[in-house]
Amino acid sequence: MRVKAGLAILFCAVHLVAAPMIQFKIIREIPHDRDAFTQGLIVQDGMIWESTGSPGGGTRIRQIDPADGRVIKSSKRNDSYFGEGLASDGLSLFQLSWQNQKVYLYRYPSIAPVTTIPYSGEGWGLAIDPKNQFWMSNGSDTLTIRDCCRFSVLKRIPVRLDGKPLKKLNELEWHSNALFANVWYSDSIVKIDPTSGKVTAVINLSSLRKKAGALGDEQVVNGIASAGKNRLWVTGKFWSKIYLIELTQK
Ligand SMILES: [Ca+2]
Repeated sequence: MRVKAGLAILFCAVHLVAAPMIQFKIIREIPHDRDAFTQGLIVQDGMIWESTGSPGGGTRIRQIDPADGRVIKSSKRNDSYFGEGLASDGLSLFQLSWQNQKVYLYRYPSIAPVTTIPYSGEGWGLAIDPKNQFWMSNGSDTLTIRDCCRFSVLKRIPVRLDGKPLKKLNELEWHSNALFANVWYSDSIVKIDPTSGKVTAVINLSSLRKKAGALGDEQVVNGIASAGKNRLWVTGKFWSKIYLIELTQK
């Protein structure tokens, strides 16, 4: 998933306007490590947790203080696999790998790796819902719901925007009874009805990307963490900031 996109950004920006837009306002911004190739972002017990993959600072798990952006702890760089999406059930942190076909478990709240669980295919984004079911993306237009304990497949949900398959679904987040997703090489977050797979709204974050000084093709938004009612922490690959935004209009 590191191939250069060329005109793909323009294509996605045009494609994703085929749904109602959600507006937002910035509540706060905190520093973000510009070496962090962000692949997953969550809030657990009031702290921000981030998964990164190579290149830049490599595959890591970080704990970040939402008050000031300080990195409280970070796992050692591990380049034996390419870290991807992140989720937590409160007992463990689950970090996907891009092509190693394993989810890596860390004993929460430490960041000591403990075990792995195999799965088939690529891993991109990961989220957990209130039923403790995982939602996983793999770069296609289809999300996979997985059992929390064994990571076995429970169901597959095709995602459609304006009736057409929406491919390259990436980082995920469960928020306000819906699934929010980044789309690789896009500056947008899509809101997905988890029952039908239909995209019901789009948030355009291109203005934040510019503010964060993220100019390269790959430096797109790719971090969503629920921060309570109507609020999300968002960032992107190699961005200089993490932003707390409030969704102001459906
Ligand atoms: Ca997330």
